[in-house]
Amino acid sequence: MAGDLPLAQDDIERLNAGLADALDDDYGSLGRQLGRRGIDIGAVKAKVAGFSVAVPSWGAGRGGTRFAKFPIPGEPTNIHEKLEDCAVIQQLGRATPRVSPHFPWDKVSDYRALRDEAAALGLGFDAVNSNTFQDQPGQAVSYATGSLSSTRADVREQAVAHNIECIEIGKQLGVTDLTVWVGDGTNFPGQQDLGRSLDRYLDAASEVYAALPGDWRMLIEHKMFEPAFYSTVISDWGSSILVAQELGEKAKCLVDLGHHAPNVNIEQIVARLHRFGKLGGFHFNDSKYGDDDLDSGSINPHQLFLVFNELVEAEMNPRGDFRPAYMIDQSHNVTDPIESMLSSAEAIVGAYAKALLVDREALLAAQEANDTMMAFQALRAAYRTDVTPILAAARAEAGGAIDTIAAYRASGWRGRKAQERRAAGTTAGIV
Ligand code: RM4
Ligand code: MN
Ligand code: MN
Repeated sequence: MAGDLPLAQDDIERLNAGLADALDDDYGSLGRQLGRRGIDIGAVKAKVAGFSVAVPSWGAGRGGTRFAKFPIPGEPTNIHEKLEDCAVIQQLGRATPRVSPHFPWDKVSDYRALRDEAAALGLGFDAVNSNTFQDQPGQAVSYATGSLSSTRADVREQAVAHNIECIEIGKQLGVTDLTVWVGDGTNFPGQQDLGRSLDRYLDAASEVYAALPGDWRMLIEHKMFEPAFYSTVISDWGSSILVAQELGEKAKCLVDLGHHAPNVNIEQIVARLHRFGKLGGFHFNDSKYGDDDLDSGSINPHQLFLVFNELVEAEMNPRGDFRPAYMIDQSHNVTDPIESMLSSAEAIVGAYAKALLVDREALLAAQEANDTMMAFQALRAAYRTDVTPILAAARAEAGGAIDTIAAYRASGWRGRKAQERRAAGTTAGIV
């Protein structure tokens, strides 16, 4: 049960009261429009209310590039402060009730206490992320040669042990997913044997897999390049699904929107992974060039909608236990991270809501009849519908803000925290 939420609930209600008439008007009008299309707006709102996406602990602070980082006064610098900010996002937006932690970045001495601390703020935890792409102070051996796929047995053992430690932490946090992304790869042709490096990865990953409790999943996240710029061991969804199939039932694939070659058809990858029961998780962000980690829906909202069209299709026709771990995975380099995550969560839930509006019978009939234009129109009609009143109504009914960013700004949260929190460092990098 939530204890003290970070913002005064009365202030949110007061701001909502000023916007309620306009929302009723817009919601009523949209309801009539959808009614003419045979869609019950209340049923869509109920699905929207049941949808959630996790936020990344590391996204709560300002991110940076490898060149620089420009912190803002009052940003969080430890997991406790990050949880507070995530609670603000959840209190206002009501779509992000879980936080995905990253270790060792979020290391504490008492994880039971951390779980209680989160619960008091109205939050739970989601997939635990391991980190074998950086060296940590005091670590026995370096990941300079890779981690799970390193040529060195002692490095592979250290990487396996770290992942198993993440599982142990996750158990205490009430989590049942381990997300494994490794930066392993090469910068020069010939640097490592492309086949043997995957063999080594598989051997090491199977030791991690063997340590998973019965109800856990191991989510394998692929990424085409960066930090390795010539070859990456788990570079694409093909490598990911082959590895997941070899490891076993509890291994699934995780798709991060920014981890593909430009213009790759990501919605088709979603459909393929689902076809084989291997779609385990999704990291939302947007990108223009590569793994840009920009705000969801800020560059290509249509792609986000098409991805959700496949996710809703998968939800309606599940294969095995379809329970995708949805998470925002972004780096907020030039905005207040709370505002970015509020805006991103709204874009994500909005794309989900639009995908729910697709007339699937009409779509299927047009596909069967090879009526290309009407098949496309089935998607178009859903995409061009403005679903903001549904989202705002669902939020307000759950206690959130009708206008999340306006309510956040009115709260003066960041200014208050600037008085209390120590300043963040300016070292370049993700955290
Ligand atoms: C990677 C990948 C992982 C995330 C790290 C910080 O590019 O997206 O999911 O944990 O960045
Ligand atoms: Mn990711
Ligand atoms: Mn990434």
